[in-house]
Amino acid sequence: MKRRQFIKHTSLTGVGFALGSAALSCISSTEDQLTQQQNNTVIPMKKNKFPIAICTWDFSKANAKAGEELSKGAKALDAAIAGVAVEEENIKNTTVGKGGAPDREGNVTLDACVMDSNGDCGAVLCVENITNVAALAKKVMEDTPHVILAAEGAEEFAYANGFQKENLLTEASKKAWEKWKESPEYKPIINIENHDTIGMLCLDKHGDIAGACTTSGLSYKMKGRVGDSPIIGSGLFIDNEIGGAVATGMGEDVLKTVGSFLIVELMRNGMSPQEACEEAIKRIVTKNDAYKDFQIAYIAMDKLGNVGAYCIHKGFTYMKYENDINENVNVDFFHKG
Ligand code: SD4
Repeated sequence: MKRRQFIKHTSLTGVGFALGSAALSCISSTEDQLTQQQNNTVIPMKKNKFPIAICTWDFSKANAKAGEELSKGAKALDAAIAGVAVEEENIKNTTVGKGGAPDREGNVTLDACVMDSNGDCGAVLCVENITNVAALAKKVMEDTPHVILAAEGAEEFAYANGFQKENLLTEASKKAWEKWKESPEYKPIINIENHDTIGMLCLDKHGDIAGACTTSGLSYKMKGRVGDSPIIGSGLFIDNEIGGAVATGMGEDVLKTVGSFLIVELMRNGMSPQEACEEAIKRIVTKNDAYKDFQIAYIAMDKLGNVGAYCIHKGFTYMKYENDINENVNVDFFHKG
């Protein structure tokens, strides 16, 4: 099928949510029909919309790749890993994979995690010299008895499994780092330079949901620093009965509120993906006045393919691939200035 791809800017306020805030006791799905079971009443839903891929920011090529893989019948996790790999390999993206900004000492260290529909997950933290760290996280999930491998251990495991050693510090990133060192100040800038983690959620043709999150973390972070992105429950969480969520932005504050897990639990308790994302952002801003100086954004999707997103500051967008259309969606925000 020929893919129609266009970028359409829409406001979330115009998007309808099929579930609203109805508390679902159970959601079941087939490829042709969805049913919503509530208080023992089965309500036929409109024909399902699978497959769907969503990802943080305007990574249209990555999201299109995932959407195309889903359309061809790929499983949700395989599509998500293929999608995020586009950005991991994009040397112009300075916050993911090869070309990612280094830490203060010039080391590019990557973090990633994946979570599958069956509840399995894998993660790698602070890995050097490997580009496709989301695929590596999947390997950890599949081929080790562990969930997380860090640093040299993860790197050695990668080589043992056929991953190539690559220099991740590009000339451009090196130059930018050298410039930064002239007056080294560690100051996150909202929506700029250090907020382009790719987190992706995929809902496949079978109605199964899975996700991946991959990043080089905050630019010029301290050596050994790890943020939320590879931490299951913070940067990413999936429950195939309910849906999934991913985060981008200031990892420390996502970690403190276990944001992605929180969103999925709020959806389990009846909130729509939109309501759940808004509540998760509220938990951050009510706890930490410093929110005025940092960005955090969440995207979430439930089992029916309803999508929500919310962020602290203006400027966050996400991609959505559905019915062969890949669109960029503007997201409503908390801090109106
Ligand atoms: C982190 N959440 O390491 C990541 C940063 C991020 O785009 O989203 N960068 O804290």
